This record gives sequence, structure tokens and C-alpha cells, in this order.
Amino acid sequence: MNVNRNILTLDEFTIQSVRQFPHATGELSSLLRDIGLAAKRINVEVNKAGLVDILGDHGTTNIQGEEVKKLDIFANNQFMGVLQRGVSCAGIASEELDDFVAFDDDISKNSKYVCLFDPLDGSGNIDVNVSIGTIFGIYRRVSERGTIARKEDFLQKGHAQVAAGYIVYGSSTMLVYATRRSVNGFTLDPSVGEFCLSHPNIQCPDSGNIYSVNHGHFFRYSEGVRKYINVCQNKTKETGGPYTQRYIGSMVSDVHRNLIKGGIFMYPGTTDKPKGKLRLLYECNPFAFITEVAGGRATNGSTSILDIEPTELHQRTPFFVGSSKMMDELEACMASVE
Ligand code: AHM
Ligand code: MG
Repeated sequence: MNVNRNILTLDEFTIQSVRQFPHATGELSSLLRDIGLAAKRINVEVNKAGLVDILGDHGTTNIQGEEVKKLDIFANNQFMGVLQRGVSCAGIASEELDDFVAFDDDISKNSKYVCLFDPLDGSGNIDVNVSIGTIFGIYRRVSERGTIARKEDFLQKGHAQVAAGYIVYGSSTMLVYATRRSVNGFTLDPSVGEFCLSHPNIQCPDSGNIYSVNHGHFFRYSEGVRKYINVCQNKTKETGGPYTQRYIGSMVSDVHRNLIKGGIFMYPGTTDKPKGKLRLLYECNPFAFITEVAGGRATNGSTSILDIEPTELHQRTPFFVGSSKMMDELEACMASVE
């Protein structure tokens, strides 16, 4: 097989973006580079996950005498570590940590950005060898540089993101990230250990035929959501169907597929959990940002996800994201029963 070695790597791509904009300082590129490194390290461990029973179970000691950490804690520590040692990040918030962490060394205090992430989303799927992912959103801090980051740096609306992305540890490992200008996907080439630009300028098709939702909760969804699911089930060739239902239970994989092929992903509220399950700041906002840059949309059923004013780090929200015309049809169904 001929391998094209002229494809841009993630580092080359981000540096190229800096070269195009004379005012760019390179701080965002450096942050993305740090994230790429954490992703490669997490990828190595995710690929070994099936060996955990041989090498030692979580919380036990492995064959080298090291304590085996849960993968999501490992991923969290990798992310936090690279961002703390880098020069661009003033602090982080993570699904794995109760509160945000403001880095207090002088370089971090002078850094421009904060990063919010879910280090290993869908981690319930690890034991059965199903794809999982990492999600991140990057914001320019609102507190003054030179001071330590504060809570308001993390509680910003999704619209304020300067970049957002995800890594999917799938049949290949991919890193996809968006700035306000474009969404680009990079596939890890394991032979050189680099993310290489494989999906330039991703556009979400304005319609598709895939809908992703947990059908097990059907009778606990609102009437509007049930109505839309019925519409999906009744699509014919004439109305753009038939639709296919696909639900991996790993949002990163589900939304990634829909972003490329066209589709809609839904995690609605239920009668027992009106706010659903997913977290606004580090699960929904990054995907809403990426999808909107790619031409799609994301809402909580009534408000654009990116317009929601956050009040807590770990707040949950119903989440609907995907191709614009499918989102229009969902909203029309929801509005028709109110
Ligand atoms: P997690 O952050 O605990 O891993 O949960 C988030 C995951 C998403 O990736 C996925 O879409 C969802 O949970 C699936 O939940 P459910 O099994 O309730 O459908
Ligand atoms: Mg999660």
C-alpha cells in the first residue's frame, strides 16, 4: 500500500492556521497540541483495556507492580497533566472532578484559555469493547490574565467557545475539532504516532436518515418527542425515508456518525429525569458548537444549547443535535403539542 506522507499532521495544520492570521499568538495551537498528546496516551491505554484482566484489574497491582487505575481517572489525569504543564491553559473543569481546578503557577496564571472536558465519555462501554471518546470545549477566560482562573471563566455560554472537539477511540482513533471557521478531522496514523488531516472542512448534511435515541425510555418522553419518533418510524421513500435507528450509547460515536452522514441525536428529558442525563458544559456545548460550525443545529427542545446561561459546572440538559432540516421537523413536532 502506498502511504501518502504529505498529509498535514495536526501540529502542521494548527501552525498553518497561525501563519494565516498575523495576530494569532499560537496559544490555541499549543493547547490543541497538548490535547493531541493526551489523546495519544489515552488511546494507548484504551487499546489495552481488554488486557486488564490479564495485567491486573482496576484498583489492583499489575504485573509491573503499578496500581491499575480506572481508565476514566487515567484519562482525566492525562488531560489535566498536559494542560497544566502547557503554556496556554489557566484551569480546567472535568466530569471527573467536583470543582474546577485553577492552576496557580505563574505561567498558567498568565494563560489565555480554560478547558472543560469529559475525559472518557461512554466509559460504561469499555468492558464490552465498544467505542468511547473524549469531549472538550475551550473558552477565553473572562478574568484578568495574571490572576488565577475563577468560576465565571468556566460558566460561560456555549457561544463563547473559541474551539471545541472530541476524540473517538474507534476502529481508528480520530480527533475532530472546530474553531469558528471550520471543523476538521484527523485520524491517528499509528505507524508514525501522529494525527493526520483526513476529514478537511466537515459539513453536516442538512438532512439524513439516521435517528439516535434510547428507545427504552420511549414512554417516559414528552408527547412532542414521542410524536417526532413516530414521524421517524413512519418515513417513506416519498418523505425522505425510510429512517434507520442507530444508538451506540456512546454519544461521541453517535454524534460523530450523524455529523458525517447526516442524522439526529436525541437525549431528551424523561418524566423521572426532566433534564435528561447529559451535562451542558463539557458534553453538550462542545457538540453543539462543532455541529453548528458544520451547518447543523442543537437545542434543548426550546432554546439553542449555545444560548443557555450556565449556573453550575455539572448541570444537565435535554439535548437534541443534528442536521438542520431534521431539527426543524423535531421542533415542529414539539411545538404542535404544546
Ligand atoms: P457518561 O458520561 O456517564 O459516560 O454518560 C454519557 C453517555 C453518552 O455517551 C451516551 O449517549 C449516554 O450516556 C447513554 O445513556 P443511556 O444508556 O441512558 O442511553
Ligand atoms: Mg460523559
